[in-house]
Amino acid sequence: IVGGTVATVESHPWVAAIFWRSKSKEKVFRCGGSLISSCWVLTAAHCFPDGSNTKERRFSVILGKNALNETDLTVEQRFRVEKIIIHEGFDNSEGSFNHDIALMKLRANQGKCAVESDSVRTVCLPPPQQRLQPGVTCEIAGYGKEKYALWYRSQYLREAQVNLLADDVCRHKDYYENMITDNMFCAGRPDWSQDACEGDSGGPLVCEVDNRLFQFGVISWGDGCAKEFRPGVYTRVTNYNRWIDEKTNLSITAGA
Ligand code: 4AZ
Repeated sequence: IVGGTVATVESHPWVAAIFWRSKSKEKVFRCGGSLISSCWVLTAAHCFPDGSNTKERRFSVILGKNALNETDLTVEQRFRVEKIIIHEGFDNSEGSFNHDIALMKLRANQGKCAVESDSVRTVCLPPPQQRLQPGVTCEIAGYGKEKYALWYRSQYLREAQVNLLADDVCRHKDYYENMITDNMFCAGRPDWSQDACEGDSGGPLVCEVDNRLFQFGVISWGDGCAKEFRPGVYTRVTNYNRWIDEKTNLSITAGA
């Protein structure tokens, strides 16, 4: 996160930290994610670069984490991963990042996955037809870089605010032109001071509707971070209610 502030996981209790075990058994932070039900985490497809060869056993998910390299077992909940589902339409071969969405099923411990606490709780998904006006302020959170040029990530969870951009603005030739599909939207600060950055991807963009927070975006990509005319690009979660329902057998569709 660029231009944001340190946040507590209690104010973003659905944030998940996804780790990957390297060949040398080192646990490497990979991506952010969000807890959408007790056993399911939503994240970005590009977090799994080798596509269908992704090995579940190499991944772990930690909920309730404030600092990446400090462990607080009194609040953290750790899980192995039972299943990784990458969107069938995700194709990064041309670097397009269309359908940049994936699900991880947590492996239950003694019949339970995530247990609700002050630091761990699920985020709501918006109903499929819910649209927000350009300009609406939403918040992002993650453990990613504080500046694009740095080589290291933030040690602490951070948060920032970004405003939704109209699609025609983001598709303007001064912005991203034809790179923005209907499955994406853009968000940024009018003064370009706050943005997601490398390491934040997979994490949630949440917006308030009628005094409730909903996850409208998955942090996906961008050209650099907090750069003029280069807003952050997010996966449009409302295009995937059916897909998420189908894969998880949850019922998160409006009216259900
Ligand atoms: C990344 O590499 C990334 N400024 C995520 C978000 C943005 C840029 C890069 C948006 O994960």
